[in-house]
Amino acid sequence: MSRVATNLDAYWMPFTANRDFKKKPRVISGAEGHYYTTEDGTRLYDMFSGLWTSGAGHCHPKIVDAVQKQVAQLDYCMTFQVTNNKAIELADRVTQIAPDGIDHCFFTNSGSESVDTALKIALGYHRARGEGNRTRLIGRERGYHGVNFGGMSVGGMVPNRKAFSANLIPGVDHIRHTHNLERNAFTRGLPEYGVELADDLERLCALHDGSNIAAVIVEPIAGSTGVLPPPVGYLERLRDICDRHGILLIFDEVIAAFGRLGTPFGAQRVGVTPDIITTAKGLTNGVIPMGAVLVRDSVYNAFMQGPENMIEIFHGYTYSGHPVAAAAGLACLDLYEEEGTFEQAKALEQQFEDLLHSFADHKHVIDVRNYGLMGAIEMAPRDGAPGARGGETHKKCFWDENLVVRNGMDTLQFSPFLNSDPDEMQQSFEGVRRVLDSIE
Ligand code: PXG
Repeated sequence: MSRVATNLDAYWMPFTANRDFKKKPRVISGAEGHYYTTEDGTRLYDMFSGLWTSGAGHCHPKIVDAVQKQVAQLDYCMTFQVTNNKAIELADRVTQIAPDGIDHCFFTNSGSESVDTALKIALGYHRARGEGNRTRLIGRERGYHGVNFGGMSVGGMVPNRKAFSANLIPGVDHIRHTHNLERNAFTRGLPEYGVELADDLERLCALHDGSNIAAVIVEPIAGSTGVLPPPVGYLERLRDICDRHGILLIFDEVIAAFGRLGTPFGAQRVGVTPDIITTAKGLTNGVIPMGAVLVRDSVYNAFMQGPENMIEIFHGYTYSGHPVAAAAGLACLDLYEEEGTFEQAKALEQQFEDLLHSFADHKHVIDVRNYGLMGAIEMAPRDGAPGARGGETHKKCFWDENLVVRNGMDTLQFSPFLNSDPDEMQQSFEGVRRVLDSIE
């Protein structure tokens, strides 16, 4: 029975309390559609669709088929100096559904790599245009941009930075986050208050001089920190300030892209077009690791200068544009279109919002937030034990209700499948309620 696995000693788990986990491991051995299975045959409903990754459901037959065919036809080929047809096709297809003017695509293997790639592209862009003084990078408090040095430095989640504080990359600053429990708690969708927080970017432009700033990176809707939708008008104002100072705006859409907000890209839903978009996760439905950085023509063209025999950007990964990952990506784009996955996601939003907000009156709950198919229920921490209530909820959901629920400290995060079944969604939240009712 692999819900109680044997020797886990060798296995150092990421972002997990290893010692606590190993006392009673939660191990998955299979998946189909909206359910995981364990070795003893238990089925668990996945309320986080992987890790925001698997919006179309697990083991989707169209993706499985495409991957199986591709791995037997071309398992790998380098994409430095030669390339493969699947990478070419995927870049073309992804840019076709991207916001207007975003026409070029650089492949990576993860969100973290997409972010570090985007930051390097921003720096290279300004240098190529003779503005090499623009080296400063601006992130936002509570932002999550992965765990590599660049992304960690522009990120704003304190526990992720704390142990590495002296080694964060230099020349980074942060604007304030937008979370405001006093004014915005229990808002459905975008909060009304907080547009003026975008002006914090003006403050940093005044402090550092805007002419020294290369780029600002934000998640259009912050995910990992506990789902913080942007205040009404906030992203428009950030865009405006960036334009006035010649700063590139990067949207980190590792979560928001590929239907999570009911549109191909989050930018299209929020109605603001950045200069660079980072993606991963839904690009392949999580099946094969892959990320992509999408850029405006003007950014790409700035690099396409100088002798034509010279490499324009000294950057790339062994697995950039991996043919099997690209085949998975192409199958995803096909099925998103054929099955109307993004439209399905949009149609589920109201039910999802209502289900989440039905927790507003619960004694443990201090806020509920949602936008698109991203949602969070924030609970009050127990006295002297922050995170305990959230951790217990996760475990009880798993063992007592056969539900996989993600918690970040005392905030429960929900990432329903883009093609969720309304009855299953309803029943799963009933399970969460039973757990919240049962814990201290
Ligand atoms: N940017 C954003 C906006 C992300 O959400 C990354 C970058 C990094 O991606 P990789 O593929 O390198 O992990 C992410 C990842 C959570 C959670 O609990 C979210 C992520 C990772 C871990 C936990 O919401 N997103």
